[in-house]
Order: sequence, then structure tokens, then C-alpha cells
Amino acid sequence: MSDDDLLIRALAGAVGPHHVLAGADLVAGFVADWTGRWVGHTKAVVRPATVEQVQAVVAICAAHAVPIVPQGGNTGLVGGSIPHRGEVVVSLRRLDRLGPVDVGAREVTVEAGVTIAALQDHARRAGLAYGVDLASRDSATVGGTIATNAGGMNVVAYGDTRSQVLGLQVVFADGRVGNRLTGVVKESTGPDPFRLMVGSEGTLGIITAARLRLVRPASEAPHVTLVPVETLAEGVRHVGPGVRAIEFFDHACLELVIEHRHLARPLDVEAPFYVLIESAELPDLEEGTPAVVDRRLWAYRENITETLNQQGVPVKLDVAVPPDQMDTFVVLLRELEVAGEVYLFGHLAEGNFHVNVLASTDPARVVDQVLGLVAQMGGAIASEHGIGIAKAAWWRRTADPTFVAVSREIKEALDPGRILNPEVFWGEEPPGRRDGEAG
Ligand code: FAD
Ligand code: 2HG
Ligand code: ZN
Repeated sequence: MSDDDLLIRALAGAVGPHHVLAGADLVAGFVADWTGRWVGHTKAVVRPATVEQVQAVVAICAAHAVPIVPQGGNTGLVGGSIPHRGEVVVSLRRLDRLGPVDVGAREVTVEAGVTIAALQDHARRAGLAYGVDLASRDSATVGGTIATNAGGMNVVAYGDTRSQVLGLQVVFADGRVGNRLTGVVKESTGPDPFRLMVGSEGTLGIITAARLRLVRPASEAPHVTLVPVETLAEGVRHVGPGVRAIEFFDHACLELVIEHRHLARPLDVEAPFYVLIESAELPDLEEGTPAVVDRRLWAYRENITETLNQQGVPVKLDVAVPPDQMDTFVVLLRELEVAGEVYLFGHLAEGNFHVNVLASTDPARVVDQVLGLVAQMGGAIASEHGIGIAKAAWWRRTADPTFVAVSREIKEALDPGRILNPEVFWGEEPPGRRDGEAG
């Protein structure tokens, strides 16, 4: 019997034979990323249903010296959830139990494979809301959003995923389980290893459950306003109390969704950018501003990612600059003469640009040009999607050298056998990269 057969037999013993997938057709949805940019391969996809089964799977993989890629909804956009070099995929989706909502404390404990949509529904039924929302809500999981410290549309009002996490349950690389699901909002009891897990992208531990903060829902139906602007600074001035989301997209994005989603033109005027504001009060606009107010306006913003993907595999970059430097970034970006069709959209309050480039003739150069500009401006080369493998080399080159060294020491201390997602942060560009290819 081969080593792989022995591994699969042991995994089947731990989770049941139906939950170890090995055939090419069975694993297809787990080895390619959402954009089609990376296609990996795996010895097996394992689907544990309990924390004990996760522990057993980790122990088996460690004993066989076979690395693991933890996977939630597989909606990540930086290649972190893909088995690039034959790793075992540990899918957490079957850990999908929802604990009771503590309405008084506004908290809930849920398992890692619960989708953001299911969590939102669960909170809504208790008269509350979850503070994170993103267009991938139907597939993205609690574990994946914590592992990437996802942002999304409501960061301006409630903060990022990190701000919602009160405690975690984690399986470490040596098979130990750490539990802190008590939900104390304020604690002063020394170093907090669980905070390290937020944003660690599956490299330091497997998140199996989380204690999360919930928020009061908006008391009334919010206004959704679309405002054409000449500069992003005109949009930034609307950030303030009562704003639940403030998003932007450029004219190229608007034309794209109008054409491919068959949406009506929302405004009679054309502008370089459009700002979408969801707020309790109507935004304070200068008289004569040709804005429109309608809840359905979200379709123009939420459909951009999927519509771009239908045109081909985009070069996809998620970066941030200080909000007051967004217009400077746009001017400098346009001067770069990026090889391809550029689409700009994102989250205004955080200066977060999603730079997508279609039909690029030189994707590697586009990445270097855009990230180079961001680094030169003192911005962030990843604002909410994470580092994954897409930006690993750039991160090692541009992050503070002491922080990179300490991060490596933490990885070596917690995972000396490099079992957990070894390519993320520390790997080299994997084979099979297809960005820039036409669809
Ligand atoms: P996966 O893609 O499965 O994994 C992502 C990373 O987390 C990988 O490194 C993986 O190893 C690790 N991981 C997953 N589960 C666990 C676990 N339980 N324990 C430890 N590590 C784990 N992101 C935003 O921030 N804001 C947005 O607005 C946004 N919008 C999106 C819209 C669309 C249409 C799409 C396709 C993606 C969008 N994303 C957005 C990106 C993506 O949804 C997020 O990165 C999300 O956090 C990934 O969650 P997931 O469950 O799919 O994780
Ligand atoms: C969004 O804000 C997501 O819509 C996806 O973060 C961004 O497609 C992208 O580049
Ligand atoms: Zn985003």
C-alpha cells in the first residue's frame, strides 16, 4: 500500500470514508480558487464535523508529514485556500452549528464553517445583526473571514472582523485545542494568543469556533444614495456618524455592470467616480447635485466582482492608501500606463482600492507597478483580502523587517513541522498561475 493510500485510510478512519474525497471530479471545487486564477492539486479533501475530528486529522497529517490547507468557503482572493503543492485540504464547512444568541450581552458562539449569511440570519431572528457584510456572504465562512480579517461594506460603522471577535476555539499544529469562548468583552489577563489567529490565514492554527459580538440593527430603513463625483475627496467628506456603508466605483465599472447585468443607467450624468452611501439620514449634498436615492442601487456595486470575472481572470489587487491621498493615488496610477483595462472600486472610508486589470499583456508588471506605487505612498499592499501566496514575496520585501522576522519565529514556534498552510506568507509563487488570461 502506498503512503498516500495509508494516509487516506487513516483519514477515513477519523472522519468516515464519505468525508474523504480523492477523485479529480470530487475535489475540483476545492482545488481551484473563485477567480480561476490558481488551480492546485490535492491528495485528499477531508471534511471533519467536530473539533475532535479536526484534531485527529491534524495529528494524522503531522504523522505523515503532509501539510494541510484549511478551507472555509473558498472565496479567498489571494490563493491562500488552494493546495498549490498537493497539500490535504481540510474543509471546515461541516462545522456549521449556531449557538443561542445572548440577546442581553449581544454575543453568539458559532462554529467556523457557518456562512456569513447564515450568521446574519441567525442574528436577525434574535433582533440583532452581525457587523460584517460582504458580497461573498453566501459562501464565505466565519473561520475564513477571521483567518483573513475580512473587511467588507460595513467597516465604516462596525469595524473589521477583528473588532467582532471576542474569543476563539483553535486546533494548533501539535493537535492541542485552545478554548476561549467565554465572551468577556474586556479582559486584562496577559498576552492573548487568540488575537494572533485573526489574520493568520490558516498558518498558525485551525479556527473551529468563535464567540462573536453582535450589533443593534439600524432602527429604520436606511437611505441608499448614489452620487457622481469628480474627486474621491468629495465622497470622503460624507464619512461620519449614521453612515453604514460608503463605497465607490469608477466609470469603467459602471459601464461594465450596465452592459453585462442589463441594468438601467442610474444617472443622466457621467463622472469619473460614483459614491454609494447607505445612511440613516440623507447625505448633505450641495444643491443641484444629480444624486439618486434607491435601495436597489447596491446592485451596481455588488455585481462588479462577478461581472469582471465573467470577462476573464483579472489581475486583482486590494490595496489601501490614507483616505486623503486617494485622488493622488488615482493620478499616479493613471500615469503608470498599466498594461490592460483598469477598473477601480472599493471602500471609501478606509482608502481601500480594489484595482482590477482585465486583458493584461503583462500581469507581473502590473502587480509590481501598482504595489510599488502603494509602498512608495506608505499604503497597505493588502487591505482586507490578506497576503496568501499572491503577495507573499511583496510582503516579505516591504513589511517592517523586524515584524517579518518575529512572524517567522512565531510560525516556527507554533508549527515547527510546517504542517499548516506552509505556502502562505512564506512560499514562492506557485505554478499554475493564470492571471491576465482572457476568459
Ligand atoms: P477561504 O477562501 O476558504 O480561506 C481564506 C483563508 O483563510 C485561507 O488562507 C484559508 O487557509 C484560511 N482559513 C479558512 N478557514 C479557516 C479556518 N477555519 N481556520 C483557519 N484558517 C482558515 N473580502 C473582504 O474582505 N471584503 C469584501 O468585501 C469581499 N468581497 C468579496 C466578494 C466576492 C464576490 C468574493 C468572491 C470574495 C470577496 N471577498 C471579500 C474575499 C473573501 O470572501 C474573504 O477573504 C473571506 O474572508 C474568505 O472566507 P472563506 O470562508 O471563503 O475562506
Ligand atoms: C469587494 O469589495 C471585494 O467587492 C472584492 O472585496 C474585490 O473583486 C475585488 O477585487
Ligand atoms: Zn472589498
